[in-house]
Amino acid sequence: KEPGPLIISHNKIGDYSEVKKSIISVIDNNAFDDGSLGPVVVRLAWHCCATYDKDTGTGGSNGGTIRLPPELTDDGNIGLQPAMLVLEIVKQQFPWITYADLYTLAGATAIEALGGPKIEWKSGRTDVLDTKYVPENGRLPIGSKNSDHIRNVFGRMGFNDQEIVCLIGAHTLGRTHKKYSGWEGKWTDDPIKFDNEFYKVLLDNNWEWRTVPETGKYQYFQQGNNDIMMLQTDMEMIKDSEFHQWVEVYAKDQDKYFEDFAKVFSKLLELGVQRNEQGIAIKAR
Ligand code: CCH
Repeated sequence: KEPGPLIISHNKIGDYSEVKKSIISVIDNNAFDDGSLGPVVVRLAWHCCATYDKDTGTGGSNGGTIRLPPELTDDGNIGLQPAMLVLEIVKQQFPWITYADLYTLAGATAIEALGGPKIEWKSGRTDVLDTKYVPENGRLPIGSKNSDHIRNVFGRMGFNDQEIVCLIGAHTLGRTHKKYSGWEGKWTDDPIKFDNEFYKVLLDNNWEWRTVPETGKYQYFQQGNNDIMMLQTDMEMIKDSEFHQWVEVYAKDQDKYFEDFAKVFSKLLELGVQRNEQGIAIKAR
């Protein structure tokens, strides 16, 4: 019989509301970027889940595999260290929570704390140490690609066009960093507020395709502005007519956006997480 996964940490039921309070206190950091680590924490949660492959059942947040190479050193994960380091403070305080649960709970908590909808989150993910469960590099979306790439990557996770547009609206938060991705700027004027601004900014502006000085990487700049930007993949949300119709819907109706985002982000956090009767999700693939 094949040995089971090497599990280093099981969840026991603890007080998650205390963990959430601690997450909120560590992400509130005036010295960081625009005054909060929330956006990078949201990105960490997303990348934990975004490796999921529905056909093989591999990847996803369960296992906490983002801590381990080669996933840890995937090009797409550059820039997540500030989030992982600050959440280490929470882990020290609540050693019973697994990294897989902590990182996903932190993403949900950050969205709420930055003014977004309440995200349903369930515990029970385990952490593994066996590198055979770590997905290979190259599963994350790449910002310089077109709509085929976006549909391939998100389709592999099991998301449809509407869900894709809804999820990418999270770029209302945070920034790109020259030192990490080679792109530079923010998507909206207030990058630490979760709202439907991403869609409005996309629709309401003229865009210039030019390079970021110093890195030479191409991105869309808001005309006459060096601060507000869009990636190629963001711009596909209005270039592609199927995506475009959802951009219109979400730009007009923030309540609908919040309702749909809460659903799709919870779905993201659950990808590949199957729990037994005790509520524990053992990493099997
Ligand atoms: Fe993203 N994202 N993302 N993204 N992302 C980046 C930053 C953030 C892509 C590329 C990038 C989602 C989808 C996509 C956030 C959340 C989500 C950066 C900048 C790149 C590049 C990295 C840097 O330089 O620091 C691409 C490509 C796609 C899809 O095609 C989805 C979905 C979500 C969440 C639901 C957040 C938040 C940030 C800001 C992080 C920060 O450091 O401020």
